[in-house]
Amino acid sequence: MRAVDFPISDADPYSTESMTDPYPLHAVLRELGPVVRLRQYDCWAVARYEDVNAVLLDWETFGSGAGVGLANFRNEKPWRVPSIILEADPPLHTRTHKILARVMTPQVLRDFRPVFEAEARSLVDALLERRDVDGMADIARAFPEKVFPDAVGLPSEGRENLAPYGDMVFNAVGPRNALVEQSMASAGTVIPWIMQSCSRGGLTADGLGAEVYAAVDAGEVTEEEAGMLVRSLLSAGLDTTIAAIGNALVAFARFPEQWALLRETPALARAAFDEAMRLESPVQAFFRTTTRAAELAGVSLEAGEKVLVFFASANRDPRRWDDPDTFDIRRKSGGHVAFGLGIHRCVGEALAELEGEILLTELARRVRSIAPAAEPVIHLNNSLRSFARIPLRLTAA
Ligand code: OVM
Repeated sequence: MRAVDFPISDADPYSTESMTDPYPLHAVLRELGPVVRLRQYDCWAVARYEDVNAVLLDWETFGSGAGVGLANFRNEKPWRVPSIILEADPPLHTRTHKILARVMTPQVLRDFRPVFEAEARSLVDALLERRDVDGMADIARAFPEKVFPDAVGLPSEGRENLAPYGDMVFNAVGPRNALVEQSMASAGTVIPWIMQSCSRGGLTADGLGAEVYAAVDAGEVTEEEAGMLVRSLLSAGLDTTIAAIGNALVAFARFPEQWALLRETPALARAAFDEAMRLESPVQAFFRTTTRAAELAGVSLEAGEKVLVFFASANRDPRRWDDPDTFDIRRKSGGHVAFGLGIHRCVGEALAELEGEILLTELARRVRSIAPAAEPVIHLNNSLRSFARIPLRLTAA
């Protein structure tokens, strides 16, 4: 018997209402206590900054090898062959992480800067001829959908499969609800294209994908493992960045004085992108699984239990942030956990930041105002917060 010294909540983070506006639910969970039992999902939840940090840093107790979704891979068949970096613990994770980390070092990424800058310039050229735009299709999707597959070294044919695959991957982190079913509807064409794109032959010789395969030639991973690591790039590298850019546009549309500030000082672009990540975190929450019995903030957890870790809630915890619901590009948003924390912290962070910084810089230089033309329309996903449409009216500088 478990001592009943913890709050139990009927809150449903996967209801349409909570996914549309998750912040009231986060506040409720934070107020209930450091560790809350979610009755509907038979799992624990942490929503305060301090406890989110504690769980993420203790990978030995809060493992990823049983999956970072609600499904426990020890008792349930995973929907796909598990990722060898995300859904893995040391020592496997240590070996695979090293390779992707090396492939995306700042030195490697330096070469992408002029390429991304040229792409941002031509994107803004086209935007300013239109004025009435959809911030999602015309900005947040258009930019990463060009620069990211180019950077990986994918062929130009079939790239439309990438975003639907990301939608599946991030829905699969949640419960098996209608969203999973809907996004899986295209699995029959999307998954074969993705898997084929992960093989050495499908990649250009000069991209990040080829760099991953260089680790095979160096004897660090098998050919099969290299393919799995390219799959990780394709799983995690596009939808996340698209969501982050879209969410940043929504933040600027809601806080026009912050756009004015960025226009005054475009060098704040990277800080602004980070602050948008804090305020509207693309990855809302992932799970961990206890590898052993443990005590967390005074609550006793058994081995093999799922813990839902709310990154997005930690990023708005008033115990940690002043005016957490305010978008303030001058604040010190370092310490946000939108990229995660600890050994599983996003390995593509520098690439995401480069994309966000370059795009926001170019927009800030050339667009006087980005005014909402209508309310943004949410795109529902079990773990990614993003929009389907962001109607905007742009004014040229
Ligand atoms: C992967 C991966 C990595 C990070 C996030 C993600 C759930 C997937 O390795 O496939 O999305």
